[in-house]
Amino acid sequence: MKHVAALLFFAGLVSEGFAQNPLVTHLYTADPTARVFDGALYLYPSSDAFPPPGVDMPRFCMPGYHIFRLDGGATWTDLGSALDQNEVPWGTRDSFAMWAPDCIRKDGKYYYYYPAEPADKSAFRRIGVGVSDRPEGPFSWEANYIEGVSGIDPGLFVDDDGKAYLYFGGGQELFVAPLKENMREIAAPPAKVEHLPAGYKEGSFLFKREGRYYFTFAHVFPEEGYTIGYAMGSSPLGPFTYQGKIMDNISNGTNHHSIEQYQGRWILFYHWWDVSGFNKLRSMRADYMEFKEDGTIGKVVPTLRGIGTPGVGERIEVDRHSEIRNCETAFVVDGGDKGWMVCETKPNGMVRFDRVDFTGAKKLQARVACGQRDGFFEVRIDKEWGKVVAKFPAAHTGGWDVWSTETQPLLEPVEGVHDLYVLFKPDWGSTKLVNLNWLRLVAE
Ligand code: FUB
Repeated sequence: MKHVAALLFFAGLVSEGFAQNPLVTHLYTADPTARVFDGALYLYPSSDAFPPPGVDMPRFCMPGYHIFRLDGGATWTDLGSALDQNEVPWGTRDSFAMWAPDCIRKDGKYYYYYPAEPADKSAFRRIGVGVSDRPEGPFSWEANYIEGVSGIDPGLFVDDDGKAYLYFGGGQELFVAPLKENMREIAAPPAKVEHLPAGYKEGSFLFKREGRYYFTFAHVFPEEGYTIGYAMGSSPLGPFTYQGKIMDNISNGTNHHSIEQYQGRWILFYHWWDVSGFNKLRSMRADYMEFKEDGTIGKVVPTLRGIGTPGVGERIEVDRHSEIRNCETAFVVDGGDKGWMVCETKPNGMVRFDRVDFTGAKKLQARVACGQRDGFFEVRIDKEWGKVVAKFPAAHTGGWDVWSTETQPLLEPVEGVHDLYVLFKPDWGSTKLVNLNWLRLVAE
């Protein structure tokens, strides 16, 4: 078997996502490492797939890696396959063992680190590296794994003095090794990261903010399961002091994260399997993260809305709402763009969607399906009783699964970023008004 792509779970979707949670839906993705290079936000996740027929796979089935970039305010572009399991020079064929990767820049080159099962069976996982002139590759893969390192979940850090460190491991202990200038060899034997709390740990990720080093990791509590925890220190090698959890357990499955600052805001990237319903088919997500005055981290609660600021031409997936009232969300059953919709839009129904960039917009489009109902829905900004910027009469599209893109002019010019409120006003006595798949601002 040459290449096994992670399964399309919404067949027919284009290979991009819309920055609400989950971030993409055409592949199952996990273990997202986020990096900002020259102002652009990249994601380096692993991918989950269904095991091929006849293959017994009690663990994850992970065939390889894709790279993603955030384009515009809210569109994740799939830049394609970075590495397939059968392209690993030193790896076992068809092992489906391509666990959490990372990518980092040093001296203008991009180094991609990944764990795989070695063909020489010398360890459960070894860590390999490839180098490229560009963040999206193609990478030139080293012929052998990094000598002296065995374990999972490479997490890289390059300090302000140019020194690079490789963190890795899964178990009661996590490890760190300084890297040589060539980024392909360790400069000293791996050392245990000291003073971490007891319990299973993996997913090491270190970042620096205002002179402090934050060593973050997935941490399993016997009664709770996977959490994301962190410790703080004054050097990349520690010692670190455990501070608590960044994210509580969200389900009976793994969690694995990274943390990055993008356009002035800190973001926690992580994964969940709420979409597939199966904890081996995960989807990457992101939510904003805040620091307290003393430098500690406020706990992040998973949202549907996630991050990103859709602008002109980008879909506003209102079903990934910030708040909802007297409406529901559901999968689009048929005939529309696959994904979710706002439905059961009852009298006094409202859905709020934070942070939409109106700059350059002249009109608003709405993707709707409507049975025989009368009434209208209106879009307001900033607050529920804020300025009405567009009004859509309900029109019979042919049925609740017959979709139509309706366009209305903006009632007055709007500039900048605003929270958006959609208010549903079915005529007196009607039980619901429309199914709403998405909105989109357009320039013409
Ligand atoms: O995705 C496979 C493994 O599960 C990762 O390497 C761990 O961090 C956990 O997320």
